[in-house]
Amino acid sequence: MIRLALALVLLLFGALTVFAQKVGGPTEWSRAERPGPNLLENAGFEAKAAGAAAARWALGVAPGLWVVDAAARSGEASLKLSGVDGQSRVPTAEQTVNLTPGFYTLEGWAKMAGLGATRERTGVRLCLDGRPRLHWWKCTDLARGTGDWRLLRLPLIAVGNPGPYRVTVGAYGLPDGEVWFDDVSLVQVRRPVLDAYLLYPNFRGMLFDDRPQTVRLSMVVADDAEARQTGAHVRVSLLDEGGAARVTRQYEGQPGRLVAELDAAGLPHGSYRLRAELIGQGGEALERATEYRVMKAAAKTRARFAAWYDERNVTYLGGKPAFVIGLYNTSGYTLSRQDYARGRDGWGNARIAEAPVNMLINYWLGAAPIPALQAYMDDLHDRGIYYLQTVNFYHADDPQYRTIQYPAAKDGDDALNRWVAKTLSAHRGLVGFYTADERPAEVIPQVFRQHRALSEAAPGTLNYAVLGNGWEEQAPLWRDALDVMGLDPYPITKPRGQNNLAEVGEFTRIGQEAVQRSRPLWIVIQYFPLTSAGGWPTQDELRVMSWMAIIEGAQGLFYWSFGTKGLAWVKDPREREQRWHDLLRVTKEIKVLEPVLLAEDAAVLAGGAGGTIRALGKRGPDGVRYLFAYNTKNGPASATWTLAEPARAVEDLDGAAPPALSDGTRLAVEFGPYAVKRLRLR
Ligand SMILES: [Ca+2]
Repeated sequence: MIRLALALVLLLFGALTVFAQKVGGPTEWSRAERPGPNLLENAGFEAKAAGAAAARWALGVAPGLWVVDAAARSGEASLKLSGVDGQSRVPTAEQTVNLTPGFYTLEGWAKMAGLGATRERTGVRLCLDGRPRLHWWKCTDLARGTGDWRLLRLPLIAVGNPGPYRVTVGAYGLPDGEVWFDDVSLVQVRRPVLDAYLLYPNFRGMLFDDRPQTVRLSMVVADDAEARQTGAHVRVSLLDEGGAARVTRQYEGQPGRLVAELDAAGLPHGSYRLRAELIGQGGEALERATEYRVMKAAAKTRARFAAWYDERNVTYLGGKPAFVIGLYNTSGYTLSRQDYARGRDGWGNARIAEAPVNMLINYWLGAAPIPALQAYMDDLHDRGIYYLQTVNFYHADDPQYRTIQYPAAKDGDDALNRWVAKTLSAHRGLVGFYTADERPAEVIPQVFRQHRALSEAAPGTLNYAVLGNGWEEQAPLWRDALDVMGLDPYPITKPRGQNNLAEVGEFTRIGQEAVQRSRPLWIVIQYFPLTSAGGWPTQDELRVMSWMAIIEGAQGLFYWSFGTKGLAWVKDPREREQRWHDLLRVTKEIKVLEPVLLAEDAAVLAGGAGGTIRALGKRGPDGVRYLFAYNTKNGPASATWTLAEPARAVEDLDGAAPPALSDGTRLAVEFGPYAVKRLRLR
């Protein structure tokens, strides 16, 4: 009897453990770590040089304004700058460093006296500057005013292009007052010695028993001298929650990338920890990578999920596979479905539903009353549109946090996120949360914590975060802080013919590399005038940008925006109708091909597209082959392709004359600048 009771207690305990862990995924935030040495010389300004204020530092346009001063933060010297307001050019002190691709943190200390006191948009800052070699530079925020030593810092700057860069310390604008600099540093922030990323199960670590059962872990063993170990090997194990290894595999520990594959087919349902370790010659664990929790679960677990995605990154909405066509909107809230349907001036949900939109973000409703959101989701869901709630300001240190009236906000941001996730996910029209929008890497740890809280409280949802505005190259650092990554290239800023439309493809590739093609990407497409010189995208540009993202593997597109800055700001009713018609046309063309886009990629071409052309091959459910391709260059291009299998006929889906087909296998295709071709082969 006692034994039975104990067994029941253990069973209950086991059930509770599983219950508490509704989803898997990374068990902790894996920050980039292992800062390298300071790459700057005389970083504390202690060394003097003959005829110069400070050794190693070049003092630019006005060397006389710089002096080594005894008011030091460290040692006995700092570098003082004053008298800038009388100048015509902005003075900087700089050093040149040669960098390899990677992430770098730039920081330095400044002490100020009346700096920029009478000149508002002036101050001092530190920059990493690729000019004139590259049109690229990154700077800390500006500092001005009066105060003791404070840190200026820009962490985790992504450097993609190897070569010389200037580190500059100095003024922005021409501030009055005085400033002292000390202890400047630029260090490379390297990944851990053993870096691991879960490729599959790709959706929140959920290993559903009707899907593939091979757990795949991508790893990189660092190749720098500090990391080098002779005779080491990598051990990867799935451990049960009691700590016993249930499946183990070993790999050689040489530097470089490897993918571990563990067969979990024989494991019972439950929670497992996926552990990767670098093991030394004596059997000791030298390094342990970030662990992931893998939850093996029955397929029926998904029955109540609003959304999830499969091993090919296809999103399921309400249980059905879908190519995501999303729209950003902004509006007020109401308790009336009719008001949502009609919208302001007739531009509400009823108009939106003319397009094959299946997902929507309303950027202004992040703190709306719950009943108003429920009415909104009622109306959207009846139109086949799933809703992503904006929670990108649900952090206690965000200035907007205090505008949130939900009672749970008083208990802190973690409680708030769990409460909102639980409350809103009770509605079948809630697909998930919009968690970040063009933010720098500093915020990743808090977005990661929020992602975990939302995921645990609402297991069958998706968290979507969008990177851009100069931060997109930090994408690899975000890979575990979200479910779906977005990037928002907005290439149309100049008159026609001068815009790099292929930026959409480039951003998509940045995203694909960041998540190693193991998570969905939903790319944000420019549907607004960013500058007056560029204006609105034309219908053809909308089509080209959308298909560039699709050809690079995006499985969703979001258009910014139906609301503010976008369609809602078009004053002329006829122009507004025309712009909306453009988006309807482009999204309907995509929707018609949804079954093809959801199918597996197919090797339609023997060999690649070649040259400047990028291509995506598909075989539709009816066996018909499709080729989608675009020209990455702003000039004409031609390609001659060999088909993997012969075709009888080629059709251009956009109504153009089809390319010449010879011998049934050779296809000669002409592309205009940045042109997209959509071909069907029979
Ligand atoms: Ca010093």
